[in-house]
Amino acid sequence: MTATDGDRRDGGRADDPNRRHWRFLLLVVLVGTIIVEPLLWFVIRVHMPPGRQTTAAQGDQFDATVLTMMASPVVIAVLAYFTYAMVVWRHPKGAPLVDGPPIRSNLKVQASWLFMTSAIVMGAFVFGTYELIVPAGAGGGEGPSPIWTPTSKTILPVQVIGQQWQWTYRYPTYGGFETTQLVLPDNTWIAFHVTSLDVIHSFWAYQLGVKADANPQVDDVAFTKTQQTGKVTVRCDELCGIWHGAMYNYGYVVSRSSFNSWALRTEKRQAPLTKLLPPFSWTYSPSANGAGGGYYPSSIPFPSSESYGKGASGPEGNLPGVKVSHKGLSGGQ
Ligand SMILES: [Cu+2]
Repeated sequence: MTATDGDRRDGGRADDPNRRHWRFLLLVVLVGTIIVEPLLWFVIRVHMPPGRQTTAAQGDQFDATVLTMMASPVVIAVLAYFTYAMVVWRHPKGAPLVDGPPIRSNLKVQASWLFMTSAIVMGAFVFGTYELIVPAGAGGGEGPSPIWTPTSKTILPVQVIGQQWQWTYRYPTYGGFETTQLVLPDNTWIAFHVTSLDVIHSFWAYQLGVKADANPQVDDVAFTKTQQTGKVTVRCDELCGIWHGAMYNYGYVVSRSSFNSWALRTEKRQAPLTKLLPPFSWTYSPSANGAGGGYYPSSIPFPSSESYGKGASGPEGNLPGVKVSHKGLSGGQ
């Protein structure tokens, strides 16, 4: 408080001005909290990012709302105090400048400060940990050995492959074809199997509320259940080289029947190209996919002394007339 409020250490009397100030501020915070909390829960919650396209997204929305509700009394208290200080304790124009009394320890203030901040931090810690481990908890990305699996009998596996600098998707239950567009059926449990062919990427499907690291030689699993049709944005969320910022594409959640006809159609159309891909597997060795300037399929080391300068008998000459890199399939060459 300020000099004009007198010595706060002799507080306790009913007519102490400090008491009046505290009581008023407490009332403002209480009333503000009572107004703001239901607004957050009943009005703002459904507009919280990332929406409700999947169970994971809805979980994120719930978490964001609860954390905002925990933070709002603190924000209201800070704003109320600043406003009150600026209005009520403003230095009167023309009045002489006097220093306030020295503020020494105040057990009540210190103890309640420590108690309240500890309670808030511990609350956030317990809530965050619980939300991480419960089924369909925060953000998907259950890791290579998930601590829980959905109980549904129909789980669609979709493999997500990151490479510098694009995303591709393989559908093992549809002949293992590969596309650059993520298409998912609505109202279905999805098991994303996220991996990388080169460096570390991160699969971030914003509207799905799913984020999972894409590590080479790792099959990172993320479960979620779709519950709304719509567009999906996929971005790389791990700095992975010069074109990291351009590493994004779009997908859709569509009705089950449209998904099925799309998948069957694509499986058929891609069949000649799917044959040239490495057989479906949960992880791929980079060299098998033509990384580093090699070719697929190829059994000869490149470069090798024999293959250089021999024209037709070079690495290209040993291929059955097609030069396809892992990336090439989706790119059309
Ligand atoms: Cu990346």
